[in-house]
Amino acid sequence: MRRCLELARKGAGSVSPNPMVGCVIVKEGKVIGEGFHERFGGAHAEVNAIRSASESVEGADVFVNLEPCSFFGKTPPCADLLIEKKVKRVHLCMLDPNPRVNGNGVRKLKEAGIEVDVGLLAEDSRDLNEAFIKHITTGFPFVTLKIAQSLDGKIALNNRKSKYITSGDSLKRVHSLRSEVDAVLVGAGTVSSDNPSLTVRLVEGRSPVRIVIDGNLNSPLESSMFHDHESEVILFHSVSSRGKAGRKMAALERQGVRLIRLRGNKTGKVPLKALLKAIGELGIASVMVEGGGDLFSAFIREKLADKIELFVAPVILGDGIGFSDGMSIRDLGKGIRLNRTQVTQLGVDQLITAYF
Ligand code: AOF
Ligand code: ZN
Repeated sequence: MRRCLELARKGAGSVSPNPMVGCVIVKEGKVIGEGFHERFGGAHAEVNAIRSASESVEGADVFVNLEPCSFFGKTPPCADLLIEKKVKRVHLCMLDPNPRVNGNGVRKLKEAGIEVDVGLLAEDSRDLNEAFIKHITTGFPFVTLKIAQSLDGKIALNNRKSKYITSGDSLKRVHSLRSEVDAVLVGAGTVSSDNPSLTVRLVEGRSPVRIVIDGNLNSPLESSMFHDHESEVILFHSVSSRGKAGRKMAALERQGVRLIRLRGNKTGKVPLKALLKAIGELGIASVMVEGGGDLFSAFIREKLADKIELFVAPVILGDGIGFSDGMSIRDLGKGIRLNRTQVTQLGVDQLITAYF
């Protein structure tokens, strides 16, 4: 099953909003076939593993990290295929949370007389597919806050300068995180102050969709992101397309930027919950928020973040901007406690991962 999860992971960045799934077929103690779901819309893991088998899979043990599907989607049901191929036993990490499957695959297999064992490495498989699980069950994308800060908790100086607080190893990790999420998200303030490209350059992999949340259409037209054509750019705003704003919109659209209007609140800001719902509806299952501070604070305050990836550099910056400046807590007991913390050394920096 460890090998199966290893195979599944190879689909990172290519299969979303589908899950990452691997499959290993074992007969008489020997691996006779393996495969994984390689791209969205493509063959499922079970199909690829069966295709690769060096001999008949009849009577074999099949290891797959997700319950075999039971419906005709872009591909036919894997449960039917396993039944047709007369495998003996199927070992799963977890049921498929997709309501169209959720237990139906297992039921089909059992009814056909195939033994099914569920629960091996369940936690690892849930971690691996955390984005898929949230998206398929709630319609909302899995939200990670990616924050780079100084040892004294500052993400930028008072003059908003923040490039670069952390060192090369952290930056490389950020690029690798970007290559695995469906989209990265920034506020208009960050586009103006950092002119970030938000692409993947330091590691192999594709650049994610870039989303800008810009209620009043303040991002400068000349920002590199709007001109590099490295990956899709979607800008959410809340202004009408009359007059000057209309001309800016037309210019952005000429650059290939996709504009989506959502009803703003009193100050013209795009409400985050509606934003996430719209993002989920676009088939985007994971979003990494990369700034700025107002956006981080708002996501935490509105309880819309799932995970934090906090890069801490051994530098002291004095007064400046913290990622939670936009919220205040008066009672120590009301502090927002995170769980499942993990610390990784990245060169001179440390990466703290934790869940809300
Ligand atoms: C499996 N094996 O490798 C994967 C599964 O549109 P389709 O046909 O690709 O179906 C997508 C759904 O199938 C997806 O939402 C999830 O429930 C399941 N994914 N199932 O048996 C696989 N990737
Ligand atoms: Zn399937």
